[in-house]
Amino acid sequence: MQQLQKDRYTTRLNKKPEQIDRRERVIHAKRGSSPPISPSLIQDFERDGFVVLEDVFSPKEVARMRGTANEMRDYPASLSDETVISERDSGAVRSVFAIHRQTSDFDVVARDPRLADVARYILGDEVYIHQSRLNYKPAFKGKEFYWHSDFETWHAEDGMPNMRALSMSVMLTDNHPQAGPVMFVPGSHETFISCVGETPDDNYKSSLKRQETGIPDADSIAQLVDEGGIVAPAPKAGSVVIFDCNTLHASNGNITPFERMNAFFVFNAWSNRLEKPFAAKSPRPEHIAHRRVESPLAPLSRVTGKVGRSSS
Ligand code: 6CS
Ligand code: FE
Repeated sequence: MQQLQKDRYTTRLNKKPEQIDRRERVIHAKRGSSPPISPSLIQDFERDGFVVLEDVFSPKEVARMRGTANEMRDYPASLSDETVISERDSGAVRSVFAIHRQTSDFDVVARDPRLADVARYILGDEVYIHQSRLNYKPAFKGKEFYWHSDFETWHAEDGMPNMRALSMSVMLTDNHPQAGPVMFVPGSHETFISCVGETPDDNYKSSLKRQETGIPDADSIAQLVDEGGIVAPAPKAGSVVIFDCNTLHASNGNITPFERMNAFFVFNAWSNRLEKPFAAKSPRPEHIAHRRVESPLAPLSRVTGKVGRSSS
């Protein structure tokens, strides 16, 4: 495995935290291409680092996805063991990874033009799925996700060279403001916070339950929050929240009776495929960071719902 590109975002290698200005554009769209969604939503994403698309999927489509998600949680024996992450204390299912590889329902969602075409436009390239997962935030027991930049982890532990990736979170339940919705810091995507603390071996075995390495320092978080505030969208089921790979985000625990279930698809630009980890001895396993991808994501033709051409 090689490191072809220079490390432009050193992290976990220095003794002191540091803030590095983002080097890439946020919107990589090719000149003259028009967005598949309203330009004002693209502007919001560019300014804030996230945007909410309301009512993307119909109640019928959401019900189907939620049925599949419930089945995966209730009968995890049908899934590969290592993809099922439980909560650190209660044992309740916290996440399931590689959902587009384990179920055709979520494979079709990942290829849906309502998601993939928006990713191709924003990333200005063919795309593939770097990671997919279902995050269950079970009623009463859902634990928090502390403040972090996804890119910091994907750069340090997965070898993602540049900031040319984004997450799409499909709401499978109504997100109630009190049930631990994802909180974003608007504008934080423009600053890379270099974290202190080397990556332990097999870090992913604990970090997916509670991240303790690659955590930004409190002063940097406070400064970015001071500049941009904290916004916690709590959209209805069927909505999609798109956020840039470097937008600072977190979510509180869920002690309400309302479960919060989101399906996440991380689209990476084909030109930004993974290299050797920039700050870890060995790469994370395939089910968390996809390396074995022969070709870009095949479009799903809207009419037939079939995959356009064979691709992984
Ligand atoms: O480590 C990761 O890749 C995952 N962890 C978090 C907290 N967000 C991004 C991603 O799913
Ligand atoms: Fe995250």
